[in-house]
Amino acid sequence: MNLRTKRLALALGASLLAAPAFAHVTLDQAELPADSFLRIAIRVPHGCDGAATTGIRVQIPPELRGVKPMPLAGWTLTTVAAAGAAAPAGHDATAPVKEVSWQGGNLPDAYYQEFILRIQTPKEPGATLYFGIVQDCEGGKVTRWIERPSQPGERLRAPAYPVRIVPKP
Ligand SMILES: [Cu+2]
Repeated sequence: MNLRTKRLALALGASLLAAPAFAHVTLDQAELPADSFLRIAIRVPHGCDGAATTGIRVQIPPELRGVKPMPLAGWTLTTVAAAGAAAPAGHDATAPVKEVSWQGGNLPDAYYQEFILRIQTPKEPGATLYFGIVQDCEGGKVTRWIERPSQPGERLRAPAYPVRIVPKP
């Protein structure tokens, strides 16, 4: 194999390793501006090994505020407040939320759905926040998308979704 081909093979290998896993349960944005109120979507492109999705539980990074989930017909929506967090007063104020759950629905493996959240990002840019997502499926199957890389570029079976907080434009 000549040098040029070797370099090409290495570059290809590296890009496969670094590419985020699009075919998993992910968010629709990998970067979010700081100090902003935003809509984000949890994207569910398949079930658990072919079984239909019956529930989505999202572990909310503690750095986020203003979390308000969007109800979805056919799914029971619940939130779990962060421990000890007081409900702030004032316009559009919400108590910090540590988990949001849509349950009791049925999303066949062949179909796609999005679960929507309104959030408020941290005032300062720089952090990488991880969204852990638990996917409940028919037949008691569960996929926990909660793994975090121990080093950059590490390939994970069920990664938590990383979101970088970038400077507000
Ligand atoms: Cu996948």
